[in-house]
Amino acid sequence: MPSYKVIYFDFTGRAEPIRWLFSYGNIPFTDQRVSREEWVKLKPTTPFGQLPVLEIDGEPAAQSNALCRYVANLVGLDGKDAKENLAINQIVDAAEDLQKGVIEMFFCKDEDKKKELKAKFVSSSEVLLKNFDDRAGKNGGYLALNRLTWADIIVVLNYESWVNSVDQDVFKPYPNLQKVKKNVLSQDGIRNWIKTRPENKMKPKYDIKQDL
Ligand SMILES: N[C@@H](CCC(=O)N[C@@H](CS)C(=O)NCC(=O)O)C(=O)O
Repeated sequence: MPSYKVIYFDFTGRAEPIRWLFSYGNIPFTDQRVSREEWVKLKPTTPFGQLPVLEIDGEPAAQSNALCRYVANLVGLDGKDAKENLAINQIVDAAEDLQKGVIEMFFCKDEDKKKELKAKFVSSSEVLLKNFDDRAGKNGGYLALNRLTWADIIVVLNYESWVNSVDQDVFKPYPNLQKVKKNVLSQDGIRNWIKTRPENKMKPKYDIKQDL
């Protein structure tokens, strides 16, 4: 088996889905977390000047979604053909649209603008989560294809930051999304990763560990 090294900063962010996917498949990987000082030196050596980077036998690759697709393929959580991958990718991209709002809110320093962004997030999350809930209702508690895919992992992982952004359980009104969450959190490799992962330095109020 090749050796895998996930290089990122010391928090969950864009590396966490890659860590969950490796953990799901019980594939060993080195979880290298770099400080801001180390990053200054490392940046010019990375493929796109950003993290995460995944080293495969020492060969660096980047772009988190491409890396997730690669690892999902290794662990059997991608689609088996183009049509199945389309079903998965559209969920991932829709979730990312919502996640962009969270990131914008996180970095916003102006309190009024932050409130505005929060209201925008709440209204778009209601529309999207209802849509996701309907899909999960038709797919036996999964977002696509009637089985666990990396789309479920992305959405459940983002759930943690969505809850923290609005300080409420955003899946509460959606019984099928609660099933998706249960299905993801019942995977041994993922449970084990969440139980043993390094403490989140951002110290969010809600940590998905509480729901294991
Ligand atoms: N499209 C890239 C975005 C990567 C990205 O924005 N990385 C940030 C951390 S989340 C980063 O490396 N920031 C430090 C920098 O740009 O110097 C991906 O999905 O991997």
